[in-house]
Amino acid sequence: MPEFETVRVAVENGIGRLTLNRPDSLNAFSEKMTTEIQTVLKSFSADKGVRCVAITGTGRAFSAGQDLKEISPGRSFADSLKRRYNPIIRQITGMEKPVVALINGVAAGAGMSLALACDFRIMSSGAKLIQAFVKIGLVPDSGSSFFLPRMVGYAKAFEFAALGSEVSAEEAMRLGIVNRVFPDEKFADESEKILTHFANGPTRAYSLIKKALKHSAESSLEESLEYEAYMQEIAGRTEDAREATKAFVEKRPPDFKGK
Ligand code: T3D
Repeated sequence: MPEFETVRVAVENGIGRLTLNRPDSLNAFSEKMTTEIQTVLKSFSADKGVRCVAITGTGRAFSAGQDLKEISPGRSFADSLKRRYNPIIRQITGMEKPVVALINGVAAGAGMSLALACDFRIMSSGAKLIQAFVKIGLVPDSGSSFFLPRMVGYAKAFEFAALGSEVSAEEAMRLGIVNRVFPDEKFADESEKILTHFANGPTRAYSLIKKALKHSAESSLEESLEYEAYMQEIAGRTEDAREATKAFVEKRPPDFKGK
């Protein structure tokens, strides 16, 4: 793995860790950072030793979204999204392993979008989510307009997007935007347990779960039933499924290898 300027990267115990590392600007996405994120996610995707990906931020923020100091007059917003952000969102949703957002602090604009694209969100009790786009006259991007109404319904999605209001961890949990909230002092330890669980789980089943749930968004019940049968045929033939069935009969915990 090459050296990076704007992110920190580590792979240990099956967990690929990507830490956004521009704390002075609340981990705002610079051009360099989005390039580096793409490189890291590509590497995690190809690395069989990575069975779970964790994305978090250094300091008091997850990410404050696009670096506003890098927006120059005349620059194309569409080009920036298509070239920099959209590939990241596709990399996360297409990653054949769980991607967990550890929302350690504020996640605003595209920082919130990136968190919404992940499969599992763990939020620190003091953190907040902000659809900050509207405050600078922009609209939700990087997947927010897709993910948010599916998570919370049109009314709340419109409220958050149009008012740019802060969503507390408590409200995010109540609305089902995040999966877990932990007090700030327990955030690291409790998150670690969840990452370890995913890193030791049936990786191929996780990947097929992602595919099936994504597929359902655009399918009828009939199509979903067919697709489930197809996915299950693949899952049922994995080493992990065989091992888990055997473990059940032998009354012991399964030893998943991610195969
Ligand atoms: O073309 C395209 O690429 C389009 C893509 C758009 C995607 C987007 O993400 S648009 C939305 C961009 N993000 C925002 O509008 C959020 C801007 N930031 C804030 O509203 C606030 O900073 C926060 C609510 C996130 C946090 O507020 P607070 O009071 O805790 O911190 P602060 O004092 O505002 O910020 C601390 C420092 O971070 C400060 O730097 P300084 O003055 O100490 O040197 C501030 O300038 C810097 N900072 C915060 N956000 C950004 C940033 N620097 C650059 N870009 C930022 N987005």
